[in-house]
Amino acid sequence: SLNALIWDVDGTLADTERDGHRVAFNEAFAEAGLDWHWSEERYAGLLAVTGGKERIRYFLQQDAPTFEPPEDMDAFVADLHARKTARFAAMLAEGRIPLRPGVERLLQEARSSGVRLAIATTTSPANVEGLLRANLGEAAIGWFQVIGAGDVVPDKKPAPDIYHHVLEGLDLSPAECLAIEDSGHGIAAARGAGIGTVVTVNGYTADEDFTGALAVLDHLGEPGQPCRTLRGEGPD
Ligand code: XBP
Ligand code: MG
Repeated sequence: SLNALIWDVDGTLADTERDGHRVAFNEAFAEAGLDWHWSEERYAGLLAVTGGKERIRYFLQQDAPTFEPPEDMDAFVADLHARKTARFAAMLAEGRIPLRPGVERLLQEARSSGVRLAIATTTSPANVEGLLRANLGEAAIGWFQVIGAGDVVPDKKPAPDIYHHVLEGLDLSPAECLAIEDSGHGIAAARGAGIGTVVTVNGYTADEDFTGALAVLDHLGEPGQPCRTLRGEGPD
């Protein structure tokens, strides 16, 4: 029986990438005096790598912008990422990142029917708390029995590590849970941990590979805004 819903964050709880994280990265680059700018289409390619710090390193490998590489690259990347996270936090606090359709409805239905809630995400814990606080109030952070986020595991999605971390925290087997994801990396991670997965796609992920999804939807639906099944994949 379904004992817990495990939620991805970026692209699933909210559409955070194009107008949120991407803009925050660009603001951080400008703040640090760097002339780097990630366009919407360049960012689509950079989403091949999960994790903001890992994505910055990937960009440096791929595009090798002309700049004096610092002595301590780890410190340089960590500082840039901290600036970006602060910028993203400000966007959240201004209420600029709403929840996707059906998310609040489904969270409330889970709570009233005793289905437990957890989060398994690559983004930073501060971003999870900021998103929940801005949209649902501070108490909503406590609705989630486990918030597995960011660097808490060595390998980020598509590795299953974050889902294993959450299953341990819930003390549940994969068969008792359902994951909700938005991307190829996300479903690969959830399926890697043996968890049935529903996908809600978004602008960046609509054409990705969702093999093994229980369903691929445009969103989770609201009264008067029914969700649509986008592909016929059944369970694998
Ligand atoms: C998506 C990610 C994250 C965000 C940026 O996470 O890969 O890295 O793009 O957030 P998920 P950070 O879909 O698993 O929620 O800069 O904090 O990593
Ligand atoms: Mg996601």
